[in-house]
Formats: sequence, structure tokens, C-alpha cells
Amino acid sequence: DGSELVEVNNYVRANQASPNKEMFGKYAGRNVILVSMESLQSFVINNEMNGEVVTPFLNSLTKDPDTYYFSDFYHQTGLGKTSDSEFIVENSLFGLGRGAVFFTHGENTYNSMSETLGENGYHTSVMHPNNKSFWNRDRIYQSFNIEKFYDIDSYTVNEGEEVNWGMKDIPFFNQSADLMKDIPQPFYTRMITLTNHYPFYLDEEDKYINEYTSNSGTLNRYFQTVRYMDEALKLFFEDLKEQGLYDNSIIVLYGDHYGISENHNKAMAMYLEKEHITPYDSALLQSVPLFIHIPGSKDGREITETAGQIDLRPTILHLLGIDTSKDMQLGADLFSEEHDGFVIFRDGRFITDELLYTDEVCYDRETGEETSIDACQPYIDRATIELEHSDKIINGDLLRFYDQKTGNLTAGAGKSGK
Ligand code: GP9
Ligand code: MN
Repeated sequence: DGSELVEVNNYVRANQASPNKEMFGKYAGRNVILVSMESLQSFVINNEMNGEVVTPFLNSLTKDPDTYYFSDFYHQTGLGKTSDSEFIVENSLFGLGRGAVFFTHGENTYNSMSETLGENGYHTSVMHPNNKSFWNRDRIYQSFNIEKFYDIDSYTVNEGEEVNWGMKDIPFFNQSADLMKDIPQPFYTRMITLTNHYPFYLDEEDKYINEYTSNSGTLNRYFQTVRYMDEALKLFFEDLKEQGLYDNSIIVLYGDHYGISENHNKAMAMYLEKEHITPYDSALLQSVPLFIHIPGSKDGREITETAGQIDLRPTILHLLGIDTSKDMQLGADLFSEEHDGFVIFRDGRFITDELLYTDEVCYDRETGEETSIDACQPYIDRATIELEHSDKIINGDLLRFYDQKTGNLTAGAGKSGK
């Protein structure tokens, strides 16, 4: 019932991270282009595979004066995979521990980032060349108040432009940049790539590097599809410049979730030159890259703060100068001095700058040695509370009772609890 909202609201209000004064509003009015990079994990960044560079373009961004590169950033998804990452980014809440929230709670009331940006004069859209009803997107995007969904029907898939689950990334980005030029500015668009998807197949002409040489065909092909996506991103930046959209935009790139499951641990161990992949290693392998690319900023650098997808929404809104102090969010602005280096996974694992918790064991992050559970306990408690609060909001459809503009709890909330 609505009374749960009182408790959740108190927690969220008490735990807000105030924006970084220098960054707040620094890029007000810019377009925001988010790119969800399918199955991209951090282990390929600035790494080689049998002597070949895997992500030359993204590697260049890690050293780019206009890019904040977050190297200790993690996905927080569960079974909802891409859709969970979308949910987290839009709402700064977790997905659910069972099933996919996109399917189970598509009709809830939400205060999505799209809705907030819409209220602030932005045109909002998603670009993804797949059937619109996949993951129930068409339905929940209405609940998110996303103005336009450029689904497969907005694209022309020519002969040879399809692989794995849909349209190849290069023509996708190319046609998307064309579509973007006709969107009223400022706009917020969220693009979802598809080529780097299991089972990671490619046509011969799209293979820029060789396969890897382990016993896992999946991991072997993964390097090639990642390399292809990297090329597509490079070309997309060029398209944006050609369309005159580059200078006035913020481009945020992040991995949606892991691509290589624990079924391929033997092959991963070989690649990472380890004896085997431990639970401690597996948790760290959930790192996905995040790039916040701001043309002209000249303030770019690597940021090693431990963080997760849940932090994106307040970070982006604050860069645009939009206050989130009344939002029902569980993430924190990545540029805030009050951001805690702490990321909670959907399954209860967590990582801080000093600790790592998995399989009910507390590890020293630095050494990988087991340490006393007492060190982890405060974080275990906090992870439990935050996951529970998120679940309560979703399962109780509690945002029905919340007015984000005023921060007031409305009709029904709290009444039955008093
Ligand atoms: C489907 C695409 C992939 O449209 O987003 O979904 P995933 O299997 O990665 O969740
Ligand atoms: Mn995905």
C-alpha cells in the first residue's frame, strides 16, 4: 500500500548526493545521445587479442580530452538484460530479481528521465532496429512518456545488412544520424545497438580481426563483433559531425550487460592468463565501460570511482542543469563529491573501492583475499535496503502516489499506515 512510500521517500531524501557545483547546468540545452552498447564488457578496452587491438576507437576515447572515461563502472541488470539496463537508466531504480520488469510492470506509473526531459523542452526518443514489441518496449515506452520510438519500421534494411538479432550497427547508426537531423532540438535519444549480440556471428566482410583461439566459439567470435561495433561507433561520430549535430550534443556510451557468461570461464581464464575464474573475478568481470563524451569540454580524464548504471540518470540531468532533489531515485550523480564508491548488483553482490562481496564472502578488493564479514556488513545492509526499496516502488506501483514536481506524497500514500 501507499504507506510504504513514506518509508522509501524518507530513505531517498536522506541519501541524495548534491550536484557538483561546477558541473551542474554546464551543458544545459545540449542534445543528449545515449548509446547502449550491446554486451560490451570492460575487459576488451585497452586490451589486445592475439596481438590485435579490439576496440581502437573506444581506446582513443579513454585518452580523449573531451571524454570522461569511467573505468570502474558496472552493469546492474538481471534476467531482463538490455531491457533492465534501459529501466535502470531511465528510472535510477533497479530491475526486478525475478523476470523482466519491462514485461511484468509495463503499465506502472514512472517518472522516467524521458518524461523529465520532455517537461524541460526536450524531444525524447529511442532508436532500435527491432520489432517494437520486443521486451514489451512499445508498451512501457508509453509509461515512460517517450515521444517517439524509431523501431525497425523507421529503417530500411537492405540486402546483407542483417546479422544476429537484426540490423547491423553500421547502417543502423548511419540511418539514425539521418533521422536525427530532422528531430527538433534539443533532443534526447537513446540508441540500442544489436550486432554484438550472442551468438556473435558476422559476415566475412565485417570481420576486421581474426577470431580468438580458445575452446569457446562464443568468446572467439565475441572479439570480432566487438571490433565491428567499435568501427560502427567511430563512423557514427563522423556522421554526427557531418549532420552538424556533434558540437551541440553530449554523447554517453555504456555497455548494457555482460556478453560472456560463466559458461565460458575456461576460455576467459585462458584469455586473461589466469589459472581459473573465481567468483571474485566474475564479479569484477561485470564491469562495462562508460564514456561521457562532451565535445569541447577539454576536461576529459579517466575516473576510477566505483559506480553503476543507476547513477546515469542524475548525472545526465545535472549536467543539463535539471534538479533531481525531489526524484525517487537510488543512484547518485557521478560528478558529485558525495557520490559513494559503491555499486550494488541486482543479485545482492556488491563492489566498493575497498571491498567485494559475492557468494556470502567478503573480499579485500585490492588483494582478492577473503576478509572479515564485519567489514562488508554495513554495505550488505545498505544493499538489502536499496534493493527492497526499489522492489517496493515497482511492485506497489508507488509512483502513482508521488508528485515529482513538488515532492509531495499524494492521494492514498501513507494514509493506511497512520
Ligand atoms: C533486443 C535487444 C537484445 O531488442 O535489445 O536484447 P538482450 O537479449 O540483450 O536483452
Ligand atoms: Mn543486450
